[in-house]
Amino acid sequence: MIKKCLGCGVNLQNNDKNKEGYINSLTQDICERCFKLRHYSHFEQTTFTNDDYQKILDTIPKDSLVVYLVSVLNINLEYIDKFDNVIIVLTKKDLLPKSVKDYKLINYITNMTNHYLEIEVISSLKNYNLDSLLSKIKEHSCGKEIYFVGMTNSGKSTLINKMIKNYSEKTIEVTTSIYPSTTLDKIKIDISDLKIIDTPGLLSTGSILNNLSVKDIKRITPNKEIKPRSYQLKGQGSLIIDNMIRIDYYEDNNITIYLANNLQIVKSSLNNSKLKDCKNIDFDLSARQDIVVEDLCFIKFTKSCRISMYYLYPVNIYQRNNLI
Ligand SMILES: Nc1nc2c(ncn2[C@@H]2O[C@H](COP(=O)(O)OP(=O)(O)OP(=O)(O)O)[C@@H](O)[C@H]2O)c(=O)[nH]1
Ligand SMILES: [Mg+2]
Repeated sequence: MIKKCLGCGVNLQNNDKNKEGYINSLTQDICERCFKLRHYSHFEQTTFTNDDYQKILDTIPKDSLVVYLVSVLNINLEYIDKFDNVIIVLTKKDLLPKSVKDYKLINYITNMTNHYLEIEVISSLKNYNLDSLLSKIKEHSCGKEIYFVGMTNSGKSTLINKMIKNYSEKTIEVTTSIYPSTTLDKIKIDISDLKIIDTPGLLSTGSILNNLSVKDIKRITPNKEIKPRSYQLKGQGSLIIDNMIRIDYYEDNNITIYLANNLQIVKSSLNNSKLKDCKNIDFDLSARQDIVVEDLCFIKFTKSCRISMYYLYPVNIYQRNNLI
């Protein structure tokens, strides 16, 4: 019988050290990759691709209950229409300033879609709203399997670990990490009378994480409440974010930047040549719009304006209505 890794769901094997699921002895329960991640924070890339994960997601029955996780820092609802019964869970609320109210985030989602049974705003880290989420899951599960779905790093496995701890006697844990593509296959876990299934998340092709080293992924990922940085822009000039993104502006505006607290933002003049030879994209923003640099930051603009953005790495940059 095939034995699966309890940490990431992959088939365990003791034949090929360079393939996923390798372990010295099949008597053990987690693969070497999960072991290194858990005990030494050492991350090994996998050879699996989005296509492999997509095939796994395609096996989820359309009518099952899906808990669809979306990080407040990366709101992507691209795949919810694939499922009939969806509870949308906005995760990592603790990373936004405390002044941001849940109902505002919920309103934001309701303006994007009406394809959901419930919406919940949570923080697994702070145990925030998990009881409320549990009762919503119970209400809609009716004995069916419950799939936890969402982009990579949306916090699926972390939430499952919190639920195991809060609502069961079990001591097992699935593997979680700050790096993309931690969970590699489906993992079935019963929590009280709920049949929960963790799944691998897709990595968006537009994410800046595709271009960064393991060290830089750790550096740019916010790990505590973001302290927004506000600027009263006068006339024209540039802002350079962590030597990766340049924003040229041409008129007065009030803006607020949300990103990891340790990253540097430098104000400079338009004459500065920094990043000027990189690819660029222009935006015409209406009043109260954000610019999102996927998985790096979002920038809240107050007034309508034209800006030019230069970017060191290929990354998806887009405008949306103000989240906050
Ligand atoms: N601040 C904060 N971080 C969280 C929260 N939930 C998860 N994280 C962090 O987000 C990162 C990704 O979490 P995972 O649970 O591994 O994400 P996942 O969705 O299972 O990712 P894949 O397995 O790759 O699909 C980890 O560094 C977690 O610690 C939360 O509520 N607050
Ligand atoms: Mg996971």
